[in-house]
Amino acid sequence: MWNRVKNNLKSALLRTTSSIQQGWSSLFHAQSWQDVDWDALEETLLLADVGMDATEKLLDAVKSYKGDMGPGIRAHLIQHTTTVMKPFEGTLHASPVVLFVGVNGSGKTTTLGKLAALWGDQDHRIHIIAGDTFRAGATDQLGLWAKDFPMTTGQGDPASVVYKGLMAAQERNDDVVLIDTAGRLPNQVGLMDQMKKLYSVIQKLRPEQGCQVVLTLDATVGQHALVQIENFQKCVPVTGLIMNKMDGTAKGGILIQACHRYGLPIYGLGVGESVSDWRPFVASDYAEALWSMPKTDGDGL
Ligand SMILES: Nc1nc2c(ncn2[C@@H]2O[C@H](COP(=O)(O)OP(=O)(O)OP(=O)(O)O)[C@@H](O)[C@H]2O)c(=O)[nH]1
Ligand SMILES: [Mg+2]
Repeated sequence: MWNRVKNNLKSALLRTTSSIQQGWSSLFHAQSWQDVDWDALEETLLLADVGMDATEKLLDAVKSYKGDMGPGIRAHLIQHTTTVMKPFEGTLHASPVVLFVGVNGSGKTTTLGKLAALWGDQDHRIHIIAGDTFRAGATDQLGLWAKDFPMTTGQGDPASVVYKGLMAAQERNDDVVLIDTAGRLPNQVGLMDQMKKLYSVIQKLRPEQGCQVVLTLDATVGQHALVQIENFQKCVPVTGLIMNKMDGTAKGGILIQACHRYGLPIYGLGVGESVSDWRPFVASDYAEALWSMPKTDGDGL
């Protein structure tokens, strides 16, 4: 089972990997250090959203490598990236309250749906709150994911929907409450304030249980993810990150930067739109997938 998950993650990241292949091929195929095109390598890492600081550190790691050329360098890089990312391996447990926040289209609703299915299968009593009262059609979209679970809906102020939902969940003894919210941009002050208010309702009603505040990110937005983390964190205490759309051509390198700048754990990755496309974040798999060269002989990774 785990091997299948790992292989899926690898294939999901293959397209990401192909874009960074160019610079790396100069490294992996070099017969000597003189053959390495350092500028191409640096550019490729920057294009992969790894960021200036992390790029410099990775290049230092390559330069400090004393072993064989070729595959040995790749193994060294995988190990180095794993070590760098290991402290940020987070686990999102089925918790009493999980709040999903993020910009428009970053995958809040989809992620909520995937986790509801996963935790529902583990016999948790799931309760879903449709806290996106802003976008027309949001509740219907959520309803498709929530078919098997009770869902509290409402119109107008999302804080009052959250209040109603938390009370309903308590009455029903539902042990995991998942709260969807509207997409918002950091510069939409009114919407950001609305999110603060919604969070304060959770704090008031469930002060002792803690709340997991999950910020979903879209891997395709590259560097913008950093601005999103910074601004959402100012409004609500984000407890961890989920990066979606890692199955596309996006460069997952932004995670290296994001973790080091903000010290937040990564709970998992979204590698597709269906219920089975959730992957817990495992640093070694991420590193291996990131630095895997696509095979041309069809024998896979
Ligand atoms: N390829 C891919 N698509 C994804 C992934 N996660 C979400 N999507 C798609 O991205 C689009 C937006 O996802 P939503 O879950 O609606 O995002 P949201 O954050 O709830 O969006 P708003 O409610 O509008 O703010 C949908 O078409 C999803 O199917 C992923 O991991 N991979
Ligand atoms: Mg949504």
